[in-house]
Amino acid sequence: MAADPERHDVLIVGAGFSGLYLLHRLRQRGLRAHIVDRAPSGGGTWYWNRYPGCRCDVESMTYSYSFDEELEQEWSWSTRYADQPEILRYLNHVADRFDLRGDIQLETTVTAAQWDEDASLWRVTTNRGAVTARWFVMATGCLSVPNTPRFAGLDRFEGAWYHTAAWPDGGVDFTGQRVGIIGTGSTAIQTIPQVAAQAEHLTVFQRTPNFSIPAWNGPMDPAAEAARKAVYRETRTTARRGPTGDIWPESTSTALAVSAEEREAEYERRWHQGSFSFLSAFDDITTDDTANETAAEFVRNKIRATVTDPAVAELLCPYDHPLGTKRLCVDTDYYTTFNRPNVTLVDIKDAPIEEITESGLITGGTEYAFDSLIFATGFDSMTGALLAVDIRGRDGQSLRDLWAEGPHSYLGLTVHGFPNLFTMTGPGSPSVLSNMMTSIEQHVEWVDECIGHLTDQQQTTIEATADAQADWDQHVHDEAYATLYPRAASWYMGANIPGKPRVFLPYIGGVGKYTEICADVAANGYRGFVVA
Ligand code: NA7
Repeated sequence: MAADPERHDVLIVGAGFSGLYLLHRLRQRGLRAHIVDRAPSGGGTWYWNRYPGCRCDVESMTYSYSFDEELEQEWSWSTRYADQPEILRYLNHVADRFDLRGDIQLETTVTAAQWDEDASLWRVTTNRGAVTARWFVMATGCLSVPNTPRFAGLDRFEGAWYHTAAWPDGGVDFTGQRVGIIGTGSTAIQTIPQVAAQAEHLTVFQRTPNFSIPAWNGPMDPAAEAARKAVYRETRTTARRGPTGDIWPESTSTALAVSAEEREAEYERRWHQGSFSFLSAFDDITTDDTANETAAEFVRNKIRATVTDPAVAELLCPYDHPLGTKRLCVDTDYYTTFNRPNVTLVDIKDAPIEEITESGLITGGTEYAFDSLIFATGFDSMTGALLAVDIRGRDGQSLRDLWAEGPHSYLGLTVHGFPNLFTMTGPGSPSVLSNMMTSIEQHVEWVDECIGHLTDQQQTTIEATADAQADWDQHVHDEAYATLYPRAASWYMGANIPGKPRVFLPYIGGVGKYTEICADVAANGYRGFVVA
């Protein structure tokens, strides 16, 4: 006879930033919460993405937990933007500090989850057996299912190949090797300078150039760190109320309202601040073509001034999308890397990769030979990890079927027909358009309070209504189409995955506004939900 399934109050899938904090909150509430994760270690995206150069491109003093003041004060980041090993150390420290490990089960993959109407609970199937839980939380991250394009012949390749999001644990030594890299997104932009410094030769295959802003990374200045720690509470509040979940000042003027000199001066100032602050230089950059073009041309001029070969510089200049509508990249030495004699840029826009051969790949009728090939080809973003599990709600309805033409959700957190399911930083929430840490903490706190409310009221289920969901879908769409974002063939639009529906996935209305809406929903008796 099969053993009874293990019973939990809350089952959380994913031991990344969001899963760990949610586990901590729910345990404090006295609930039996449990995390499962397919990885052999906690850390989520920061476990899997171990490629050379991997680091956060939001400042670490902002991209860190704010929920515990002692943790906040005691932890010191060594650089302005922490690298992957340091972020993983931080997550491990958090797991130990809050004694979370006893409720985390690793190397456990959830394959299916079914709502049991009679028992009002989720029946979850994993590779290690069955589990039940009253509440089921997918804390699986927005970028956790790697996209590996199905190039013909990949299995023939006699060299080694790697996807950046599944990098070997001990690293890879490219010394003396001819290396090819496919992709020029945020990941590749971090990887390319590192691999170029090690390999004998690096060939970069670029389908679409991206806009990249310098990080100006460097060791943490102790005085700056102390100054920030002194006002940590205020800065966290600023992050939560603002549109981006970060703390840089938003512009109050438009690019077209100021003189060309003032505009350039502001772009120059933001360029030297580094990172995503550039996008906030003027408040019409993401909504007005002409304004956007002034920012885009500023960055193109920086590329032209940096890359010594004018033909290579021009190839690196993006023209096919407004600046920011594909995720802005943040780099250290990306453009200067193309001045190295051992780096070649190959434009594959009009000559897609035809096939992988035993020794390399063919594009435009030319064969390139490599010892190693790197896929920096991104992710099935936002919906990939949610749909990797066969989730079935009321009457056996499949989430995969419901989302076949694009996701539907209420607040990006819940789905009609799927009671007691929460999708942390899911499609329809600010997530990837914000500092993820701010959005994660907001979601964790909202879900924790929601579950707390239900248990206090001795209620067992919460479910979004069809009307509330339809209104939210429309609001997410309207906010997106008031901007230039849907113009780009981006992973925000699902455009990077062949066959994926083209729907703008994140909520672009801003973190502060979104947080207020969520708080208002809760304060009004969970408006738009049926609580039973
Ligand atoms: P991205 O931003 O999706 O970048 C993937 C890159 O790979 C991008 O340059 C793609 O070109 C390229 N790509 C994808 N498929 C192909 C094929 N079939 N042929 C050639 N080139 C291809 O992923 P990242 O990992 O860089 O970044 C994702 C996020 O992770 C990042 O924004 C951070 O939030 C963390 P395309 O632009 O589609 O033409």
